[in-house]
Amino acid sequence: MRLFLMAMLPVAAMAVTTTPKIIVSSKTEATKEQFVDQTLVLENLETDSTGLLIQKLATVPGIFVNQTGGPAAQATIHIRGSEFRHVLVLIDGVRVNDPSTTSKEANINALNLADIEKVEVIKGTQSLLYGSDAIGGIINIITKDSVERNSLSVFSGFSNGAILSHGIKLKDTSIVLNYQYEESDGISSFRKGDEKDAYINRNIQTKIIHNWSDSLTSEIFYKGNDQFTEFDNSVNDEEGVYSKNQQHIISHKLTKRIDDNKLSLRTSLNRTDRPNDFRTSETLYEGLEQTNEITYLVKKDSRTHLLGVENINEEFTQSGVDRESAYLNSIYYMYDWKKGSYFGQVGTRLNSHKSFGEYLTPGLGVGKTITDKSTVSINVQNGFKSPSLYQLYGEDATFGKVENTDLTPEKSTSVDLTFDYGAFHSISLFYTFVDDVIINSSSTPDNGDYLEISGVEMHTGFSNSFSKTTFGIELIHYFQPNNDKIYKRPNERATLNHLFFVGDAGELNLDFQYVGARFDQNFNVSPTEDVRLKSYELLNISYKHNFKDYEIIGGVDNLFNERYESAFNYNTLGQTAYAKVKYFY
Ligand SMILES: [Ca+2]
Ligand SMILES: [Ca+2]
Repeated sequence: MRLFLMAMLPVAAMAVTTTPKIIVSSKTEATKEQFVDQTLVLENLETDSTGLLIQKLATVPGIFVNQTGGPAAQATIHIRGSEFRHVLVLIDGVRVNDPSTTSKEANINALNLADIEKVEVIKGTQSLLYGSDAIGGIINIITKDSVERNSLSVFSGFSNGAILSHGIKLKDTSIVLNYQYEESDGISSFRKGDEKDAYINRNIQTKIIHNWSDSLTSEIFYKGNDQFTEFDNSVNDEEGVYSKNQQHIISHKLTKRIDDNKLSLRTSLNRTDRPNDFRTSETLYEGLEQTNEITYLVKKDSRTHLLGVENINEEFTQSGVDRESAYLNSIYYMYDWKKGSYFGQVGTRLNSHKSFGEYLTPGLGVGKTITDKSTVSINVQNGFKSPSLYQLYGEDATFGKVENTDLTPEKSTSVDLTFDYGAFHSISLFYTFVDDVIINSSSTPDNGDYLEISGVEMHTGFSNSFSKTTFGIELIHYFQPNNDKIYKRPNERATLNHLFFVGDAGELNLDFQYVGARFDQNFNVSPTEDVRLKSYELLNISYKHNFKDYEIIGGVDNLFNERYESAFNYNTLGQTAYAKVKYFY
């Protein structure tokens, strides 16, 4: 749920830390304590055998990651059992879901760790504030506004690479520059293969904050990502087959403060080129999304009014397919309040799509502080997702994908109820109904009947002066009326994180997860057969030590060398040791 609070914070693999000032989402300025949404904040992400964010997200309670191969292989991400396409990914509030992908999902396998201050995960439908695509929840990656200490990190493990982080401070201007390079020989994506599938990931990122006056600020953000990844199919090794992912995100946000109120104007551009070489054919996919947004935030005592207007323009083309476009305009209002022991958010959003017309996505969340340690909250939201331009117009001769302009948006209602006690304990019951759910099981996607996802997520833990332990469990049930199986997501998952403080400067981190059995499809037989993938357990261990001018991290991912399957016939990473040194200059 969404309510939230300190309760879940300590969960997770990444030494999650909590401060009461954490601001939930870039729009509301609500703090966690008054936000009726289950929010998880992840920090200290660099303990991992690669420089990729995806490996870290895979260990987080409530999030499940599926990959067709090693750490840089194509990945899907699911929040509380959601469809992967229902997860909206933002960087500093800028939408990075890619209009050139099959379902307008984000290319999460290409996201790296350079410059990340923290990651906020908001579980459950967020269409009131974020419109289309946010049915399952949000992953908001927040980058650093300034660099306290310049650093150069080098790392070696599954991949080898370096991260440079450099800050410049002038009188009215702060500049952050980041560069990351990473390469790996990889493992074979095909499970029984011996041809390794390599990857190279290059990334440059910069953020410039300039204060024109005491009340007027510009924030310019640029991220350029260039990833090269070799891959296989699920039948055999394929040599020299690769995909490239070249993404550019640029955004300018102008903020004017008027007393306690804030007016923001943001314009951003997100463009991706994805050249794919399938050996027999080369295909270029291109996606473009341009967003303009105005928000006005009025604060009065413990009440906040947020009014927003948003215009999103997207384009898609692939080799041999005409350039197609769509727009989505919306206007929304949210009221955020606190009265006595009650608090909450209420509002609505009117979305107007070029081809699909109007959709209203209201939301209502109410919380109550029961004692100074416990709160209870309930949240109800409607959401929707427009079909992607690829689903509508894309073509793929190999799989028999043809255009289907009869597709209609998926509409959702989600409800969650959360009880929190103290800093560690919480229980959430959640339910999501997705009407006209898009089914991808045939070559050309089509609207199905509906999908229900219900479940419970529980967390508990304890801490003392030398350690912190958190335990989480998720039980999820899926239902589709024609009894189609739900693939690639477990019904049960458990996570355990144990952090030991070693003196003032050391941290030993144990991170365990159990993933229950899942179904997948075997496409190598006709007709397609369902296969059941076995449950697995993963243990990652790492140690971090701070010295005056540098920091060292060493660890082993998959300590038990568990040989598990994420997707049928695809390989996963075995026991992998790594080391990182971060030098401050
Ligand atoms: Ca291979
Ligand atoms: Ca290959």
